[in-house]
Amino acid sequence: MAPVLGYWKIRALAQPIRLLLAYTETEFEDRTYTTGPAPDFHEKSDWLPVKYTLGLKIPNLPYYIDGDIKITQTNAILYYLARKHNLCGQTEEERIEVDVLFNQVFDMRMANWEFISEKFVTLPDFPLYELLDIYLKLDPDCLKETHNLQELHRRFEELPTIKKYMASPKFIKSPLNWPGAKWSA
Ligand SMILES: N[C@@H](CCC(=O)N[C@@H](CS)C(=O)NCC(=O)O)C(=O)O
Repeated sequence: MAPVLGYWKIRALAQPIRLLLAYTETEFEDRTYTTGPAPDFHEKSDWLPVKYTLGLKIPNLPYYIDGDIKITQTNAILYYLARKHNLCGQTEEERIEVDVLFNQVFDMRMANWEFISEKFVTLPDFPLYELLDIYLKLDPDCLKETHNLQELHRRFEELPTIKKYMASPKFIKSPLNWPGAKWSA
C-alpha cells in the first residue's frame, strides 16, 4: 500500500514534503482534509473525528504513514524521507551543513546556502524552494537583487520529477496557507 501523507488541502507545512516525495518519485496518497467555512476557517470537523484513530503517538497534521512507520511533526517527516533518499549529505561535514541550512530556512533567514543549491539537491532545498515561491507570489520582484536565489527557484522547478509533479493535477497550486490566514494566496 502506498504511504499516506495527511494534511489540510493547502500547501503550508505539507508542501515541502509533497515536493520531496515528487522529487523522489515516491507514490503516495495525498490525503487532504477540508478546512471549515469562512469567516475563521478553523473548524476542524473533517479531521477531528479521525485524529485519534490512526495510531499516531502525537496526533497532528501533517502526518505520514508508511506501513508500520507513523510520523508526525513536519521536520521529523522530512528528515525520515531525506535519510531514506540520501538527501542529508555524505560526510559528517556535509550532514552538519545540511542541518544548519535546513534550520536556517525554517528561521526564514537565508544565508550561506549556495553550497547546497549549486551542487546537488538535499533536504533544505524543499522548504527553501517553498519559501521562495511564497515570497515570489507575495512580491514578484522580491528576488530581483538576489540572482542566486532566483536561479535556485528556477532550477528547482526544472528538476524533471518536480516539473512532472507541478504539471500534474496532483499539485496543489493554492491556497498557500490556511484560508483566512493573515497571508495566503
Ligand atoms: N510543529 C508541528 C505543527 C503542526 C500544526 O500546527 N498543524 C496544524 C496545521 S498547520 C493543525 O491543524 N494540526 C491539526 C491538529 O491540531 O489537530 C509540525 O511542524 O508538524
